[in-house]
Amino acid sequence: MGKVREYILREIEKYGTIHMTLLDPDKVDVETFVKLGKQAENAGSSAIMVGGSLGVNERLLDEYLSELKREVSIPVILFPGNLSSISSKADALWFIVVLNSSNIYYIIDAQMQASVILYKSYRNLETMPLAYLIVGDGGAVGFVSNARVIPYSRPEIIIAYVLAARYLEFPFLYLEAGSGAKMPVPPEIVRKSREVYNGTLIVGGGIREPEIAYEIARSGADIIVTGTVVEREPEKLRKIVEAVHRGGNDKKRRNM
Ligand code: 1GP
Repeated sequence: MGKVREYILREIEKYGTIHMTLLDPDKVDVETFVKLGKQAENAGSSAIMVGGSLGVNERLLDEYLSELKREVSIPVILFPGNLSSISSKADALWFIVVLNSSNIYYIIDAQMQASVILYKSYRNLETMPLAYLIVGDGGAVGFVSNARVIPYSRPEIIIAYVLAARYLEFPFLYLEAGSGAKMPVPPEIVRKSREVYNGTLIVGGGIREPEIAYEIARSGADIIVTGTVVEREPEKLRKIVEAVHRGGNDKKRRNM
């Protein structure tokens, strides 16, 4: 097991649920990017995820990540939106399969192409297999990855995919409501997913309030990701991270 994955599991052991901060290098200049990363670390976020947008390339990532790595010590994990979002300056990369894409490219062909690039040029970059399930609003990522986004009114279909991630033994599963989603993944769906999936459960999309973060953590999420709130109201982050840890602690106690 790679170092970053070990670190993530240790952090979850410690807090019950941890927080990760998603930053988009395409939306901000390099100074702001580094400033937000430092704020995230100071607020108690466990890692920084970098990705998302359509306009990211390796040159930009190399520049932004070199600067960021000088200032923060928590791991920096790539969350690639396409094949050009790889950089040797990161500590790890989520190796994503979009479970509910209707386009085979996002299920295996992008991964096939990325694998050759990773093997030839980034052999030291840690990769972590991630099953990605896009639900609710779905946002831009649902559109871009041709996902058949599953509405919350169909929890049985969401859970059927969660079960598929279980039997495929994906170590990480991300329930994604889409960046900026009006409605984050309902705690009830998180709870049902937790019941059937034993890997590390990640939840993100539309989480902007500490109370919501608390409920999602308490319902069984292991990692909560926020992006938009960090860009718009960075002063709120500390409260969100505290709520995530509190929810994680209650989750641990309930399972005892
Ligand atoms: C998107 O789940 C993440 O991939 C974060 O979403 O920007 O709504 O926090 P927000």
